[in-house]
Amino acid sequence: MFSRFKKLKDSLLQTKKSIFGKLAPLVGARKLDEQLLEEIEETLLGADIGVDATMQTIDAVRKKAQRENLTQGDQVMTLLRDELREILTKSKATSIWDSPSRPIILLIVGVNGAGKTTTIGKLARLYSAQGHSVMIAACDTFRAAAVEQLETWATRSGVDFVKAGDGADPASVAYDAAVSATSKGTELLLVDTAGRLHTKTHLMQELGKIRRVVEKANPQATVLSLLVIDGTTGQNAISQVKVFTETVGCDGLIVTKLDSAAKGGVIVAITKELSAPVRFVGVGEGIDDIQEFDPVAYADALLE
Ligand SMILES: Nc1nc2c(ncn2[C@@H]2O[C@H](COP(=O)(O)OP(=O)(O)OP(=O)(O)O)[C@@H](O)[C@H]2O)c(=O)[nH]1
Ligand SMILES: [Mg+2]
Repeated sequence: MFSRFKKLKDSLLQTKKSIFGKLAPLVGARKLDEQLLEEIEETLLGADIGVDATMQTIDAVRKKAQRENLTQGDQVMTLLRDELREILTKSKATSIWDSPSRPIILLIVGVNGAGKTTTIGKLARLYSAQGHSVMIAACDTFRAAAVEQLETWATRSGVDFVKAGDGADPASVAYDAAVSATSKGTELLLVDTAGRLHTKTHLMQELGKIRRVVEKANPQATVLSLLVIDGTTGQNAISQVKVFTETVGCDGLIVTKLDSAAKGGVIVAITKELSAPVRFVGVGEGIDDIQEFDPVAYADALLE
């Protein structure tokens, strides 16, 4: 548990260096007054936690400080942490395993290069190591290299792998994989999809089709569409979530590259403005560098 938290904390170093790390010295020997609150507000806005979350946080800190007669700047850090925890836990995800019906089919979607294929490799490893039966379907039929990349990940984790030839219809690969996973009694099917810009309507519709055929292949399956967001993206993440939600649904988010993001605060903005819960975070390029998202640990890691 300790090393998981340390890994999360280390992965947020860039974010802390650029923004959150400025808070402690800012509030340090100061008096807690409106001037200080304004400066904290500016800092939070710069951290990409979004306008709504910033306003809510500052208001809450102001009220609590008045109620509890707090006058020292450094007392603010605990209030900030509590408020971030509060925002982040509101949309806390349940485990993907909570739904009783099998297989659980995760459609992994997102814009180009967000980290979908890598995340699938990591998830396959995470859950096969826990003793679950896992299958990967390579439905990125645009890039031959993508299929090879995924096959390497699958081999490393010793999980089943379904692929089709170049240029095959991704929906039919997904359908075949759903049928195969059902007949084999596989618990978890991970479907890799090609990256696409959320502004390309026809490509977005293709995702909708993949979801429909998978649901048709096994109406009893639990189908979840998980949107992979590159943690270095900043506020553009918000519009990605909106458009992907409209076309393929969004049952949760996976925020990758926290380790190279200077704006890891975007998770707060996403949680505050949209109802989609963050389910996993990517904290590095290695196969073990994925964690189920823990909102409290994340808030603490940002402000500690
Ligand atoms: N540092 C870091 N790099 C990551 C993480 N997740 C993915 N990457 C890197 O991001 C790059 C793109 O990853 P892919 O998994 O190929 O992304 P993708 O979404 O499948 O890309 P397309 O299929 O082309 O849309 C690779 O260099 C990965 O190693 C992460 O959590 N941290
Ligand atoms: Mg890929």
